[in-house]
Amino acid sequence: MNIIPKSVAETIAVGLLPFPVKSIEEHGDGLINYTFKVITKNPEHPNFLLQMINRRVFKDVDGLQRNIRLITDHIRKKLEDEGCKDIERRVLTPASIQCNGACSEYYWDSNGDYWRMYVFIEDAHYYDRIQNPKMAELAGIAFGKFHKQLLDFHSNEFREVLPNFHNTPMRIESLRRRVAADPVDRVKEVLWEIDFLLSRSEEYSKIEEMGKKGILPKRVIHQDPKFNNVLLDKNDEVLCVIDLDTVMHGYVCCDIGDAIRSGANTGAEDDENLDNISVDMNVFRGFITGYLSHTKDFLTPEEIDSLAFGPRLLAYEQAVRFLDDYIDGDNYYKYKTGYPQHNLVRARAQIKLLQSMEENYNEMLTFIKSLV
Ligand code: GN1
Ligand code: MG
Repeated sequence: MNIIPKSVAETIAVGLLPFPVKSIEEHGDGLINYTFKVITKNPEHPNFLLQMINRRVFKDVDGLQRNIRLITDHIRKKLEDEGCKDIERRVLTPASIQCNGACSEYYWDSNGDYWRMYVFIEDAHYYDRIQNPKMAELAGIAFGKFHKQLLDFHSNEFREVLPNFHNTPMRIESLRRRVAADPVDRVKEVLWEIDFLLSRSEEYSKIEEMGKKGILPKRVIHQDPKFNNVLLDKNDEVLCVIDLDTVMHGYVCCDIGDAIRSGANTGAEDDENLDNISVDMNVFRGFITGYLSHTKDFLTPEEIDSLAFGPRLLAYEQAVRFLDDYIDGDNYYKYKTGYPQHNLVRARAQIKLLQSMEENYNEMLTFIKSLV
């Protein structure tokens, strides 16, 4: 993916907002979309979060924006019913933008890129990694509440904007096809990684099979529950869950798995030093404790049994996805300029994390059993 200059975002922001713009800065480090903070001149006007959505990934723009509107409206209603006092900090607010004299949810620019805005939530921050078990518990509570808030969400207008997003067998199939095509002659560099992942393909297809057989239900889940998608206030208390682009139907173990994969890694997602990488079991325990405190009343016994497998599954799937993109010549994930190995480094780091999770799997299972 190419880098979008700040000046482009600034022109877009000035054109779309009804308020004068003071400045604009890059914000966050998502691997898919581009995000900027727009600071308005008048302190009485809110600041905004401006995003250029990756149209190679999100093709159904109407569906995506409608989903976000439906989900945030649903959560806002729940918060109102609870008598919540600071609702605008507890759920994202999509901003209507000025487009050709009318109000719209998004804007297509002349390059065919599309942009949207949220009202910026001030005095909030996030971390890439969960800092300690207490914070892990808060993160677990945040996603537990999120699942609970969406239990009774039903809408005929809701779309699966990225069908099969966490369908691991389909991710494996994509890797197999990529290896066979070898479009940029990189397969020879990654034979060990391909073998490591494909030799486990059957084991890591079993959650999808349980779903197909009706053993695991599908619920509305986040599907990208990284810790950096949890906003915290200045006291590190959870405000809300953000980045709602991938909210779709899926298995709860996928959300738990991705939260642990991204939040409980003792190293970075793109750590070159594999010795840094392992699963932090204290963070795992904290997260699960928080999560189950809000969900064990409605999860089925099969879902609870599947939770411990989630972290392995998502580390596996993420390794497959990074490796697939590396073999493809880096068309999906953003990577650092001048760092053509970035996706390979990421894939290797996920494999190391997966090995650590496989080693700790029995302990994860036992811990979850002790809570229910
Ligand atoms: C992408 O852009 P970001 O960080 O929110 C990806 C996730 C991956 C993640 C890996 C739509 O999320 O699925 O887990 O990178 N999102 C999409 O860091 O593919
Ligand atoms: Mg995301």
